[in-house]
Amino acid sequence: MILELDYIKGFIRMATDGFNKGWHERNGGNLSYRMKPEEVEESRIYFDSIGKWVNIDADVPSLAGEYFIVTGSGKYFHNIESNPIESIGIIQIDDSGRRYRIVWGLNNGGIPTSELPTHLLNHAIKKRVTNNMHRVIYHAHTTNIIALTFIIPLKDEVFTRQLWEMATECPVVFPEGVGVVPWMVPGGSAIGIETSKLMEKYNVVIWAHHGTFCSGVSFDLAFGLMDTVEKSGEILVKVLSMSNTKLQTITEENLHDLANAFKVDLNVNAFEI
Ligand code: 2HA
Ligand code: ZN
Repeated sequence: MILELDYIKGFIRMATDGFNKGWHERNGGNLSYRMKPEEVEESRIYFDSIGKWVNIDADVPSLAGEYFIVTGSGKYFHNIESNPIESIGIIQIDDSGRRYRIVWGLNNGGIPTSELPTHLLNHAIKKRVTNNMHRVIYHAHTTNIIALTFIIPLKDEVFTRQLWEMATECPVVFPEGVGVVPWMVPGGSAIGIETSKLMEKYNVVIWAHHGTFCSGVSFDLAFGLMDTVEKSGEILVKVLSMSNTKLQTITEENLHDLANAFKVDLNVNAFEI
């Protein structure tokens, strides 16, 4: 059974965990995983629903021939665990990097997530800048981060500094900071291109008034990053709700001490706000 393979179990567990966090109302959010060659090999015998080649609406030549497991367009994260074969699927990218076809899942006429261009453009960038390490791209409708995009200036360095300040682990977990895309129409290559430009330097990109994208090596790391950023956002919402002045905070000096203790390079732009 393909559903017993570890990477599919990990994918489904992550999606269910995200649903349980409250980040996936209705069909909100999407998830994709770039399969390892050995995972493709062990799955091939289950590839039973080979579809037609379909245009991606983005050019990703560096992903030619790769396979991804993805959530389906219009599908609910809530249903992934109980009905995986209709909610998720495996796609293959063609030799030009311009088209995909479904090879397993998305039964009964499903198609990949509406954010497929953003996912694949992010995978292409991350494959290059992480030397083939990053495999997971995750989009969630993170309540607190969305709320903050209405009151915090939509600047990478401002969001980064505010989120770092809210919990001591944050500068260590995302030392490179977070990127912010202003409000744009979702579901196409334009927002995908803007997001992937930011993914060159960040593992977290916030979409104003919409949600968050995270990238990671594994399901645990991508989910853990989303969880850490959103929790920091939750603390910031609570602090701002109590008062508009902080009596004390994690200072610039504290941040430098953390960077030294944990041997991380903090994004210097977040000190110039
Ligand atoms: O409906 O989250 O961004 C899925 C989405 C679109
Ligand atoms: Zn969304």
